Amino acid sequence: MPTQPDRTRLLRRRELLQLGAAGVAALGAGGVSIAGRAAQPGSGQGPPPPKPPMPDQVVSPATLPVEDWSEPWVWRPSEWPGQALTLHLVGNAHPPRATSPGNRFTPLYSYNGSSPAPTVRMRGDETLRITLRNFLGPNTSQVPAGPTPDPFELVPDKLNAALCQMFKDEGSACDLEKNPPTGRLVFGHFHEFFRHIPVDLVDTTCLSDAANVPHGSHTTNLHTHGVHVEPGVNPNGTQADNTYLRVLPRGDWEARQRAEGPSCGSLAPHERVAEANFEHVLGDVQRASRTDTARPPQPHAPGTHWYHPHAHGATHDQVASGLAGFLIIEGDVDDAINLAMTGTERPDPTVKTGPYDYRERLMLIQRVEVSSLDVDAGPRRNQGRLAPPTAINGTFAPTCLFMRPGAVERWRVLNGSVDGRGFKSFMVLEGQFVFHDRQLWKVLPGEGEGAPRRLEPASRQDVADATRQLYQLSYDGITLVTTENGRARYTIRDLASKNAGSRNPLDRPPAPGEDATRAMLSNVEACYRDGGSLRDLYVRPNQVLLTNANRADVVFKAPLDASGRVYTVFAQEWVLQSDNLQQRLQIGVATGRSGFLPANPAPVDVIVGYIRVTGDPVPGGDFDVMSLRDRLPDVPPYLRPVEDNDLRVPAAEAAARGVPAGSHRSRVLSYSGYGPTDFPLVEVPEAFASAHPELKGRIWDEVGGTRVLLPPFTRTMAINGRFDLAADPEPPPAQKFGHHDPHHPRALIETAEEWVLYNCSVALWSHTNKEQHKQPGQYALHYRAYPIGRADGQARFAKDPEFQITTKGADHPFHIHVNPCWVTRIEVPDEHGRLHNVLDEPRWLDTVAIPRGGRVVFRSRFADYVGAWVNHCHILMHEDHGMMQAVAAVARADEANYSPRARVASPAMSADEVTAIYPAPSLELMYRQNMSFVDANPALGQVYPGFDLEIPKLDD
Ligand SMILES: [Cu+2]
Repeated sequence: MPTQPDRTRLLRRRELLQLGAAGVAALGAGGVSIAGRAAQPGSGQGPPPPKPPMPDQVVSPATLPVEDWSEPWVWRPSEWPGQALTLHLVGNAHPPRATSPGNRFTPLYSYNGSSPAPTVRMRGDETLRITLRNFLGPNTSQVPAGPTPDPFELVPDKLNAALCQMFKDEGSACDLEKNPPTGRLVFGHFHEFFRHIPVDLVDTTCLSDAANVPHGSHTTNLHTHGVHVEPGVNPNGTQADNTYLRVLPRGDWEARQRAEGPSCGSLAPHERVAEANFEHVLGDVQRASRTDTARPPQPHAPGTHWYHPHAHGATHDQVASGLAGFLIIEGDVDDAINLAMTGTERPDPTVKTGPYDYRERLMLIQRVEVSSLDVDAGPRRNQGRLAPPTAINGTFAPTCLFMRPGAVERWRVLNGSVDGRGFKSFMVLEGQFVFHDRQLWKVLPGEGEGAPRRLEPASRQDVADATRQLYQLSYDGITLVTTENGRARYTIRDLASKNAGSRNPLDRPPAPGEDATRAMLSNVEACYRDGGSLRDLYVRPNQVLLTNANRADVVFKAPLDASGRVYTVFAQEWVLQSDNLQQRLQIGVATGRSGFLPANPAPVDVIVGYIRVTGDPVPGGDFDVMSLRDRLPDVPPYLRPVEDNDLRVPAAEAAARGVPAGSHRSRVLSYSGYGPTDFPLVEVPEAFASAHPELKGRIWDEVGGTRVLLPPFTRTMAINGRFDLAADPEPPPAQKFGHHDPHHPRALIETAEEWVLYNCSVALWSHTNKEQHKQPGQYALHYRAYPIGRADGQARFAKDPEFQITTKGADHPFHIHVNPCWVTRIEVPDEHGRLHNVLDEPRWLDTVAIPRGGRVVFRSRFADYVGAWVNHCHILMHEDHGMMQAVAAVARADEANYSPRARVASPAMSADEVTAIYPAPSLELMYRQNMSFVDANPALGQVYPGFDLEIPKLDD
């Protein structure tokens, strides 16, 4: 087992950076601040193994007198004709006196003082009025602009010098020998720190453009996620689903009026002061085709959607604060199910009704983050001592719901998490489970009468074995659609039959005598072996995969013989959304520190609640849930699968655009980029450095005489709208968000397009032993890293464990506003880079994770709304960093910019056939895409890195 002396020190730093994971949270965790400059505790061994809770700390559903399940209160526009729901965005000044458990931390924001926000329930032809008021104080109104290095990833002497100067400024001593500072001290002190490195801080007081960096956390707006509605401003001047809107805090406007400068003293058209009025007018979907065919108006299809703020730069901070609420549209699907279950079309959905105790429940699963990377947030926001907990409907301690045997309930589940570890697999487990001290435990009865309950660690296999039958009615609020006899129909899925009898390669328990860390690492590797193993990983019976922002409506029936039983509603972290786990396991194997790393960081598993089955069976008997399928209404035209014919370009449009008539409208995008700790070591060409001395300390710097590339503060997250490799095999760099990006997608109104999404954010591999493998300029955890396939990397690691993943790839949850996506393929690369479709049946989604190194294919109708909206990553920190792109629907064919194609993809094709139509990027191209971007924002932008990147070649 090779161990390197310097590796331990680096490992400590890496662990610190990764504890609590997505980096952001981790940087805040640990309680180190400038004020209390505590030395890092020496950690030779890592944290002790998890301990179970004391049995009396574990809720006992069997002894609860009444259920304590709770949901946010409901606003129905129909009950308040002409009136607006008022949302007051407030900070929480007095957490101990806060009325809502969902808003218990000082730094969090909320609507009206409680979290989550009120639930809206409305019909698909009604209007929702909202008055949004911003009560937050002024932003500090300074953002780093142009080339800015990541403060945590400066070269060591620059980092230490800047930190020392920062200490001296506040009157403290700085002893580099005795008490070396760490980059973590920068956290929450960006402004102080930025004064000591060459960074341009731009005053944003009079600036109406948003920057591609977390900022402006007191500026807000409102987005109706999943709703087909006007994307801009209504004819009467009220706001609709306008994500370009910026509702400034009053203090910012006062500052702008006081300031002097060309754009001071006035507001841009998309700016409002402290208040905005919204009107979301639902209904009359595809009205253009209705005029042609004299069909009756189509209401907005019913479904489970949600609303949350979407001001660029502040989305992560605000949504992760718990600013989110359900937006439920009720309609024909609900009427039909309600009638079957209760005998009436519109029962109170919160009350058990009819012969099966039928009711709905709302489950909002949301990680709540108290730390912030926002330079505008101020130190008050940076209380990172608490691990990010996950709230269910704003409540942290698991609550319990009661069902009688045979009772049937419909649950509207919303994964409102917005960070890199928000991906969840939703399921119901038989028995009681608790999550405590980084570990899932199974609660067992005491041995003998009156003995206390026992707790045993639960493995992934225990979880898989305990799953129970669930039915799925919808994804992302849209009732499942299938095609039967050439006709679209709504359907329900019995999830027990989905890939039934298969085993998840990740769940394999260690063989007797097998080291747990090695076992888990080989499980991860086994997942990527081939198409079959990938299918067994992704397609799990009785589990629903929810990436950030996904919704699922599921139906659960308490079995008739279940009286006295307890079930656990469970959301298990989907741990393979990035390469973090594999990297940690590799470090564990390489250093021989078994037993420590598999739980570091702990999976973010969530107990959604407990079900106690109690009382007499329901009078209705054993209900056949699948029988509801035949009660469902017809699929409206807007939600029928998009056929090849819908993509075809008619003659007049072809003439206007100068494309072949009969070709298909298509478009290819790529999401790319890395986080700062993931940045590989790149040597900067001398010609570039000598031509750009002004970029020293900003884009490049020197380590031991070698010029190295500095990771940018904005990260390299970006979107490429020019990634059609059939048209240009060497595409330009990806773009960060800008209102004025000329390359953004422009679709012709009342047409459909096929979109192909690639994700270039893939893992890179490195020699981590810098003694054996000299890497000039090596510093911190930045190694010369190679774009090689998983199989090659794993084979090298098996021979020599110092060769590891050093740059982790990440799946990006693509989300697009206004119109949903008929997703036909989700393709994941196996260890040889071959793509495999893991989507067992096409479905409507508005948020779909693009697997790293993989591909998503969907089709979308652009109906009803001409104007501009966005697509973006729903890891909202990525979005704030610029992983967002304008999308427009245009009225004239010559303004559209789709690519014409003779052929398009289909679910039945092999991945190779799809690649023949839409060429896939090589590892080398992905390397270059991930490492570069253009931010064309006139006041704040940059080109990064500004020179041609060489692809590092691995010597054999
Ligand atoms: Cu992302």
